Amino acid sequence: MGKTELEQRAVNTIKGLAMDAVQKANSGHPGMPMGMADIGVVLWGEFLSVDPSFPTWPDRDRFVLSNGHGSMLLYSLLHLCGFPMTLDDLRNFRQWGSPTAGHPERHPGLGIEVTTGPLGQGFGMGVGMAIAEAHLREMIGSELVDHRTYGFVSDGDLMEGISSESASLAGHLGLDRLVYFYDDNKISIDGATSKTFSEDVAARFQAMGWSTWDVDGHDREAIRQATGQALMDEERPSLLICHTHIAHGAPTKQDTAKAHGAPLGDDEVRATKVAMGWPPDETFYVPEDVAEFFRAAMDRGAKKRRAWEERLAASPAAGTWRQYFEPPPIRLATSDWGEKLATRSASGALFEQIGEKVPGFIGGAADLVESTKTELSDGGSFSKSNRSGRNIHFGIREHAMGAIVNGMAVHGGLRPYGATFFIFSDYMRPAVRLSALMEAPSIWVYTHDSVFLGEDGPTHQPIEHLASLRAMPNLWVIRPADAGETAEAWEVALNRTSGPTALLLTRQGVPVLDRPPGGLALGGYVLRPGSDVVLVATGSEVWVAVGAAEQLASEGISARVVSLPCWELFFEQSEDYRSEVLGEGIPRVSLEAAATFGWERITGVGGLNIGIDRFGASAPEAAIAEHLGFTIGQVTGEVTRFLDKHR
Ligand SMILES: Cc1ncc(C[n+]2csc(CCOP(=O)(O)OP(=O)(O)O)c2C)c(N)n1
Ligand SMILES: [Mg+2]
Repeated sequence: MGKTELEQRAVNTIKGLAMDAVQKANSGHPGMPMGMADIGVVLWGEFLSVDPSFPTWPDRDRFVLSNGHGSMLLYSLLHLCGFPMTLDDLRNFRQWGSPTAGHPERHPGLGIEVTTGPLGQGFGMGVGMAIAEAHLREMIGSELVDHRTYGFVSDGDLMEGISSESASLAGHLGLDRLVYFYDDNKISIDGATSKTFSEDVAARFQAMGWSTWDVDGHDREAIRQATGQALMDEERPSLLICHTHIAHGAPTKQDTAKAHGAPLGDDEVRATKVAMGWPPDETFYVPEDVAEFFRAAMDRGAKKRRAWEERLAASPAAGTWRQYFEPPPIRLATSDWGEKLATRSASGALFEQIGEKVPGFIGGAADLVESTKTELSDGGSFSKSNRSGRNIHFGIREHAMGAIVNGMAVHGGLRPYGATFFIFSDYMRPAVRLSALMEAPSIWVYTHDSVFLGEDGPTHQPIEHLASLRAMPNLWVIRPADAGETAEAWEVALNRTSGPTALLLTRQGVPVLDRPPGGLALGGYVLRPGSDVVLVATGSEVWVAVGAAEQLASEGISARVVSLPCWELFFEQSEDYRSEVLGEGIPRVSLEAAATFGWERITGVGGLNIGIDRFGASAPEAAIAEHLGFTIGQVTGEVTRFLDKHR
């Protein structure tokens, strides 16, 4: 049997598996796997270097399925190539506990690199992976870092704005090892893309500095040639615009939106199998020669992996490699912070130390480097001509920054961060959510964390953002009270490996507190003892709480102050510790310059929550504090009235 014929059988196998799995689950997306099967067979069969016996091999090529609804294509390829993805896993497509979720979640051990589903996120994460590869290759050497990033993207990915942001930066940075295959099938859920999408995609990407190819997405020889040419371009990222047919080969459903996200139906599945010369009564059919075809293809990666391991054992760069890929726990040295300092400035002052101790520390801001104080002064700028740069200038592209940081974080070898004003976390929330879902250790640095940023006004003043980020599972939200807590917050963030951390930092100066060191890692701790009332505060309101406690003391009221910089860490502590800190049977008051939503979890029924349940205002910081009730005198008054009512 010739190669072309065997390849065709490989394509048929994937189409069969995708149709059968969707049919059995009675839900899912058969159209895309059928439409991109030819491309999948060429890419995985001839180009992608991965090793199913060591899926997390650090120098593997990365494959990102940005059109994650076509997950059955990925799962089929993983199964056929011999990754730990069984035929039973395919039979359990979309079922509870199965790794074959509706949209890919992150399972590095199975060969699933990233979570996709929200269209465009994979596109952005692939850009992050390509940045990670380029930087690490420069720092460690191509002997140990030498791979590529491939991705499949769809109409939806290209319509989403995040792909424009990410592509713009990828083209600007000349990420030549990034190769995307665009499933140009002219169909989306609501029908023909002619209703919504008429731009010249090739011209758009060329204008952003990409090479583009027009390819018949079912002509495997053409795909092979274009891929080979794309790999030879050492200047630009590549977009292969593959003209395809959704549900290719289905007699009545090919080229229809119906094939996007619904089972084809038993009759159509049968007719498709008959049309492609496949046994119509077999389900989940994998002929032995096709299995052998993929196993043989995987030998390519396995050989490369073995050679890589031999090089690692002998290479003078192995020590450097370990510094990046196997970093020890981080301890930051303490400093004398003086009397008053914005927490963003304390954070900025730590950068040099972090940069020295953590070689993989890399990142940047969305055009707010100076304001967010996130520059590694000796780090240089990452650019087309300087891959060693550790400061990444994301431009005004928060959406892309979020996805790119995630891509770098899951790539391995790096500890990336992305920075902007807290208010603009809204512009990157989908990526923050995916970092939490993927358990990616991305670090989000958000400064200007409250109304006290002042004159820029309510468009720039976060209100509900704290509550909304706290509601997100697996995200640690840390709002340090002063410089000392800021250093501890960075230590926590840098040592976290199982998920992201958001650091919320002030624009304005806040007093450096007299506090016991180490409390931040517990999420919350007693800053000042007291037995009549407990004032619980975070960030820039902690010193106000301390001031109020002092005034209350002069009125004969013993007020405890609890600093609670991180709810998630606090809720991880024992019940004993928590009730020791918050006290039992003592009235509780919360103080935070943000929406009070959620604070009843801390202060309980009958507690007092001092916050801001309205939009802010454009005015100097002191006026805002006065008008919104955050001066020491006002807080003291409120607490006194609250206690009077309680008595
Ligand atoms: C951000 C986002 N919005 C909406 C969706 C729902 N959705 C899934 S696929 C899709 C579009 C399908 O069209 P296309 O991307 O061309 O995929 P195809 O049908 O060609 O496989 C939409 C709107 C999503 N997954 N993510
Ligand atoms: Mg489409």
